[in-house]
Amino acid sequence: MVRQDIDYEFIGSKNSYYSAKVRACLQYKRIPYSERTANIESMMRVKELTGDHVYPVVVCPDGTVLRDSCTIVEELEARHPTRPVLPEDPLQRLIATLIETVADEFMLSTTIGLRWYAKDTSEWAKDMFVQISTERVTDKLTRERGATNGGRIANSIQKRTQHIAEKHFESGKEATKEICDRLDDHLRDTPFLLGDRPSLADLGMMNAMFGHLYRDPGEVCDHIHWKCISLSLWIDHMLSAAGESDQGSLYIAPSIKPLLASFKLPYSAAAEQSLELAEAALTQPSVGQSIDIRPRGPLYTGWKIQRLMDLYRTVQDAQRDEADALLEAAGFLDICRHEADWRIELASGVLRVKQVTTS
Ligand SMILES: N[C@@H](CCC(=O)N[C@@H](CS)C(=O)NCC(=O)O)C(=O)O
Repeated sequence: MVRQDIDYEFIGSKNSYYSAKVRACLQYKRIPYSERTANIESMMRVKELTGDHVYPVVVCPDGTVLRDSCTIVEELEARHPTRPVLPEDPLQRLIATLIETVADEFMLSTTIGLRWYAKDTSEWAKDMFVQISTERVTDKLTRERGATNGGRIANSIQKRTQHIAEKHFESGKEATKEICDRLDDHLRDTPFLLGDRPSLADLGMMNAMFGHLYRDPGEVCDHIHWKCISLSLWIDHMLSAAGESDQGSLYIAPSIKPLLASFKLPYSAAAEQSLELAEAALTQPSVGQSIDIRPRGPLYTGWKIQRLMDLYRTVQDAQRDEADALLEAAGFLDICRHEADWRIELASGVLRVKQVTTS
């Protein structure tokens, strides 16, 4: 029984990639929630609740602590099935999950590059981390600690991601503008990614669009604001999605295929490589092994890809050709057809390798 008298507590921040998906989900489902900005106090609470410093985190009115944005959305859908976000149609569900996966796992590298590579944006990002770490903290000493901590985290992210940032700065910038243009074309005639109302596809794409690209100053932000007015309006709609209607149907408009095609060049090979890395990490001793879901790791990405492989197998014969054409355009058909001899499960924030067949 879901209690309606206590707010869900959502710990996230406006500049955080994965918080955007969760916020849009809470909004569209009209779930009562309070957002706690990820300042030093909230981060201490996250550590207490989960043993780690990774957010977004949602605390349900019954005390259940949810983490990992994919799990959070699925759990919120189970608890609040009205205003659904997970498409029932197998092909729509596959395409929605593909868009979520591309945004979560692959567009991230570019957004990291855009934020942390150039001197001006990385200086801005460091200032922002300090601000967020101290935002709404009233105790003087805690504020000071927050400022130090914010700066330290920013420096560590910059250091940790420098090689990704460098690699993805120029090529990633152009590929991302192309994706924004295709989104803009699509959203000019179709209200949401899969038709008349929001779905998982919109929630997933909000991560890349709101968390980083639309807010971080720079060339792609300018491109969206100047050139992609429909996309900008969609971001605004998804931010306050509680006000959006749940009427109308979900469908795959013709303009989705060019959008998917814009994923192929930058992300298809990267996804294939992620699958190879996941398989290389899946050795016999890892069967039954529990791995905490630190967000970036081959097994975590392997789990994300496994969801696509599973969903591909749920597509009925009547939709198979359409599914294949869309996946081929996106460069994800071979990945979805891959026959894996392993399973990775994610439960209570922990990944577990279930099965590896030895040859
Ligand atoms: N797979 C996780 C990723 C969460 C994640 O990477 N969160 C970032 C903030 S947007 C974080 O907490 N990073 C801190 C760290 O990695 O130490 C999800 O979908 O929620």
